[in-house]
Amino acid sequence: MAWTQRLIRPVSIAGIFGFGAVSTSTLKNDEVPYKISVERPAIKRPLVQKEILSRRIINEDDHTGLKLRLYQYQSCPFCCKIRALLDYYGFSYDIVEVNPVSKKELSGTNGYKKVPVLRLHDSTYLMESSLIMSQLATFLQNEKRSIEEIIDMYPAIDSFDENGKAIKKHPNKYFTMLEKNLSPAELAKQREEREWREWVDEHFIHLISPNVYRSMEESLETFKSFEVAGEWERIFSHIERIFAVALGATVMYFIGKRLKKKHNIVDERQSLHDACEKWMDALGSRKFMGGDQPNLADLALYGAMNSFVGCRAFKEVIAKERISTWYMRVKESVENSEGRQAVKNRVATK
Ligand SMILES: N[C@@H](CCC(=O)N[C@@H](CS)C(=O)NCC(=O)O)C(=O)O
Repeated sequence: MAWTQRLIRPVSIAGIFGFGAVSTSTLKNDEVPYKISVERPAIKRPLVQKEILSRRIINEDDHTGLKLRLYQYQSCPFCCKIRALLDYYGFSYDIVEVNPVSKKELSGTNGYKKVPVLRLHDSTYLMESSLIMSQLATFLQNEKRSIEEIIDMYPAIDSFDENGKAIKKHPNKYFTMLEKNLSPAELAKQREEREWREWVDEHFIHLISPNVYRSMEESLETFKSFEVAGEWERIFSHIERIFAVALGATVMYFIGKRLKKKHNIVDERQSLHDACEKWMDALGSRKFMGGDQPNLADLALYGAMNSFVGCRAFKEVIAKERISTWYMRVKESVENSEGRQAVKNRVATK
């Protein structure tokens, strides 16, 4: 999805915002009252580009003091993973759509130009979706540690990517750090969670582009669904939207074919089907991979699937499979912020 966003977002898109247009929605009221509101700031078009705040999610029970701001592309699977985690735990956070051409919103990240990036305390930037998920989960489970101490638990080592470019790697990015002794059964659960999180990143996400851009027709449909999901109507003019959909769909059709070859995918729908079956086999009779509650593997796969929820591939393959029951269960859990007690319990550490 990265390229799509990069190609289609016209450089001229920028905005200033006030909080004039605010829509407030209470997601759920139960015996423990809580309220999460979503603000959608009015977007104006200034001559000078500024960071556009596209949404502000406020949970009155979040006293962590983290001041989270997510820099993202709405339909990027890695970003969807982060939103799944933030919403499940009911963190308050702001969302900024990154301009894929200038990427000026990422000016504080020391040259890192991918999304998601999660800013905290106005000046610390967290990168790499799986690393961010581990860091936040570890933060919630270690009440006495500050987020800075948690970040230090994930050291980076210098490495090279497949093109020989120097990169930083975090060898323990799939680990949540619990400062207590775990039983063999708990250790086995943790290992399973890590392996499936890696499978989502290294296998499942690679299947998305070849599927959603499978034919020109599907590619166009996909872009139209992005138009809705990304609320482009609020940000782009009519002409810009037509241009974005037509150009993006054409380019991504060809890129989808290249990725299919790169990842040795023969039949993209069959591979997607097989992946869903494999997940359901691993799940067995459990509600979630995490048992009664979703764990980070559940949230990662759910997030990745959400990135193409409006597409034909999702409807055709996934909605018909066994996986739909599990998907709806996680959706409910995330949308009701069922993990919110962990955030409520976690106060700021000085
Ligand atoms: N390993 C990274 C991958 C992030 C990634 O590749 N993001 C894509 C968007 S889906 C991106 O920003 N690509 C660079 C670009 O669009 O220029 C993570 O898990 O966060």
